[in-house]
Amino acid sequence: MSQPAPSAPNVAQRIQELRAELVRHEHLYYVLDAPEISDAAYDALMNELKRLEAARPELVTPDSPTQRVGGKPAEGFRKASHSRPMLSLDNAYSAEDLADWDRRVRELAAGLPVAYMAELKMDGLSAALRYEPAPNGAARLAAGITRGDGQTGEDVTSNIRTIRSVPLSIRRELLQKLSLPEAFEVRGETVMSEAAFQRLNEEREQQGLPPAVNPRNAAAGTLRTLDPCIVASRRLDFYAYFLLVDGDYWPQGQRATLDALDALGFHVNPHRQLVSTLDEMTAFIEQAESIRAELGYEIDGVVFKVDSYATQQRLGSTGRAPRWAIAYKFTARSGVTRVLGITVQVGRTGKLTPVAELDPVFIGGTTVSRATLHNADFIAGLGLRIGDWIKVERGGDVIPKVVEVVHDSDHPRGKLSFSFPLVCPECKSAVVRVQGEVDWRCVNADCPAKLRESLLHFGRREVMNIEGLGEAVVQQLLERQLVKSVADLYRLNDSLLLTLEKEVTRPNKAPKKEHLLGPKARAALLGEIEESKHAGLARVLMGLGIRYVGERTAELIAGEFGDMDALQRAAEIAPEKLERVEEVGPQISGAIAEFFAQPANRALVHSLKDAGVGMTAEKKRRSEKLAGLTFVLTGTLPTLTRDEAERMIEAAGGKTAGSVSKKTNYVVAGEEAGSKLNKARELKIRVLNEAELLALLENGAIPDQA
Ligand code: 0OW
Repeated sequence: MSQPAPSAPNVAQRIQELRAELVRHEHLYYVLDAPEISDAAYDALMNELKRLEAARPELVTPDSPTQRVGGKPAEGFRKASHSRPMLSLDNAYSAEDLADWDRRVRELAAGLPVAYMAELKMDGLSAALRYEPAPNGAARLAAGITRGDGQTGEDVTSNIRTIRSVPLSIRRELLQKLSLPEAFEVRGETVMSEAAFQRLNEEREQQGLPPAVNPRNAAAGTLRTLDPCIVASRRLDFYAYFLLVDGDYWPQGQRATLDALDALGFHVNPHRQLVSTLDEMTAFIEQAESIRAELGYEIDGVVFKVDSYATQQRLGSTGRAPRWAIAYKFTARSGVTRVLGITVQVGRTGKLTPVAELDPVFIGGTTVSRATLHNADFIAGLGLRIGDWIKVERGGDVIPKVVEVVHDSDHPRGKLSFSFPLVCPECKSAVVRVQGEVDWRCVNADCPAKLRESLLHFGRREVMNIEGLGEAVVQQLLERQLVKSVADLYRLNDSLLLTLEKEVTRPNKAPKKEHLLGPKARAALLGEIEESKHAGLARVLMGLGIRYVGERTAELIAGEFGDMDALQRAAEIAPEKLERVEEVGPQISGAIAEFFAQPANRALVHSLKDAGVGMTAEKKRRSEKLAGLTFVLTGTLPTLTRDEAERMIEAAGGKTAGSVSKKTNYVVAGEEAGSKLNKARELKIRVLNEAELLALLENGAIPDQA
């Protein structure tokens, strides 16, 4: 219960006591779900603290529990770049996908320890929380940033502060116990519980608003709400799973990281386990599926991460996702509905894609009214007719999948079979189907659909990130012939954008023409186009729409060549050089060579360069730890085969030789080492055992050399 007002001198002390007590109860209630006092008692403590702080405003600190719900609503959210990219996850959809991934991990790990931390995959949105030193040696929450595109997110600190399970500060003794500095970053998933989601939709119904479709979208929308008071009322939660110290992962391994985050007072998902074999992984998945319904929050799968930090380092990441983690997605949810019609869309490569127009059906949180039918073969394969009933599945991600035609007494067959159009639905020119390919294509280079889709693709967030380049703007730019290629975007200015119009319909009056974009929207669009000049080579490559060159391939190629000229030269003179890029084979190198062989494409690249679009990338750094060193292996090593050891040395920039000479820097000797060992002794060459070699690979130095 609240105490009588203390005398002045120990108001400060009473404030400290109340804060510590409230933080403790917050942790019990929101993290451990084990409250010790009633809400009324908690509120009484909070009100007493508010009263005391109101009397002594100079004693208020940002990490006081009274400061969770900040002041006035934000104007907007500043962009903030991440200290280290927030990666995504590759997906596995079956046991064999998992087995393939496990095999690749063990291969690349080349003898380093491989055990996995299994975690539930929370269906929320990830965020980074930065903690900085506070005066009393504690660490204080300084910023909360959404993942965004992985490099740049939005600063939503005032909203993150309202999440009760996020500590506003962490006591010094806790940091010392974990030998953590006061500055570090915690990453995790912001989620909305099913109960909070239910409450939100009841509220929206009372306000006559449409319901939020699922907790993930509701959490995302809430985190981007400008008013922290509204955010606080929505009861978001935050589950931590990463710790970054000095911009690198905390090197104690994933299990230790989760335990440390738990000890620091973060909400860490308790359903986690260290597993080592595929059977244990499968068992964990089955267990997760069995408890999924009563968790109280949504999960869409399980995440497996290599536990050992050293092994994570060895495996590294592709442009998009780490090689040492995989998301196993649960089987999809499905529904049955009717195909009301089939329309044909023309893509940016001219590909004609049939799309089923469906009788809307609610599947796993969203209403599905269209689903792709891929190509003519897929339709034939299904034996699909217009009017048929079909089974549609929605995987963890949002693209609905047509699984099969359903026909039984309740679902009569459709009557109309579907045949592909003979001419492009957009420009009426002939469509062709290349021998051996499944797709029909419009071959008209000036087909407006190609340009429209190219512009939309170019503006996508993971491409050149021109948010304002949406359907309506693109449609108008085409209709007014303001752009004939993506390069023309860089010639746009305010007066040209002013000419874009929209038609506004009004009840019982003729529609009126209005400016499509207001001054702020025009300025924002021009700003995004200007900003896109610094997107970098990988994104420009994606923007060019070269077949098979997606996000990851673009990153790898950019990392290898460093700039467009080098890539173009290789494509024109020695396309086989392209295949030295990881994951680039004849199909992709052929597509790149073919792209640059077209004069129009070379002209496009030239125009983009003229417009000031930057086309460089920092060259991918190979590990240089053993650069310039020559090794000779002899005898049988305890865990590494000869081939594995050689590959590890070469991957770290070292060389291996068959015989010992004055040029040899190290001899790595195992059991029954032969004459090479004697020769090494003669030439006074340093001899290493396997453990010393691994240490050298890890830290670039041998322990007694360090
Ligand atoms: N959603 C999750 C989750 C998790 C990843 C992050 C980068 C490297 C591994 O519960 N438990 N663990 C990770 O670790 N990621 C998760 O979600 C990811 C983050 C970004 C996209 C997915 O939501």
